[in-house]
Amino acid sequence: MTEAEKYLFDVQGYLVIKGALSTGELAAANAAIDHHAGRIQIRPNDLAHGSATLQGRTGRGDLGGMLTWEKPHCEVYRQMIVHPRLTPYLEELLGPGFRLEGLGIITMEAGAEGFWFHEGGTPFDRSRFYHYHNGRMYCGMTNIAVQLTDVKPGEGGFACLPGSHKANYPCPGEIRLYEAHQERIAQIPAQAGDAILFVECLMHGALPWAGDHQRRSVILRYNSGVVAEGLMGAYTQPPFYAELSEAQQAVISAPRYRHEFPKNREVLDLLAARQAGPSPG
Ligand SMILES: O=C(O)CCC(=O)C(=O)O
Repeated sequence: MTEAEKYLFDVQGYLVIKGALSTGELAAANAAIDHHAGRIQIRPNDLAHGSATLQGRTGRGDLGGMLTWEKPHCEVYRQMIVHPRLTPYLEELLGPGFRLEGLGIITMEAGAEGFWFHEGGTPFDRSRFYHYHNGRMYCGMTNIAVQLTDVKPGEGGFACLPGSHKANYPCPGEIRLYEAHQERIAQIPAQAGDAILFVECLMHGALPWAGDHQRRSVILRYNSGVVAEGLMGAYTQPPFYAELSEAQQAVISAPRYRHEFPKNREVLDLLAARQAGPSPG
């Protein structure tokens, strides 16, 4: 993560990673959706939460299960969970050993409703936070939304209130419903293959879809390796686990603690210095 990217992420709570997917990966991801289009579930038209400005003619579409799809269609999604263009950002924000909490595809047809603006830093949530300490950023749940189709200015889709991950006051309901101060909400244009990295505690949602083409966004949700929001009972490996690379297995493994920094470095340095004895002269 470059110094400019760190600055922008710290200030805004999100970042657009240009060209995260190669042309081949983008084509494969879209072909896999085309193949499974019959499984897209159109949601009840209720994500606007009654907002006059977010309502639409239809619900958005949800599609899941990509890691279990038959080959070759699962492959590009398995690669996406530990993608070389994306992992450096996750390691910076979540530390080594970060975990995937879940993934899904959002689709929107022209006229699909928006999603009310949720999260936003207040009240403080132990698994969804943003914190700066000892010269670096620490995040709770952190998401990557890989865009599989273009999103032009004014077309709608993912939107957020930049900086709201650091909010201290509760967000007024009219702002969450996009009925007041709309000019402060940023719709994020992107090209197919770009990825929007954002910390979950950024207040975010979606504007109704005004594009002529289908919106497609793959949302990947991560957290630090010690956190599991959804684990109930014992962790069991999914049936396709053995087919994954070591790095892919690691990201969907049970939560566990890892030393992120050398433990007791100061004491070890002191002991080493004593062992070396007094310096000659
Ligand atoms: O990209 C979108 O449609 C909004 C996604 C969202 O709000 C969420 O994943 O929590």
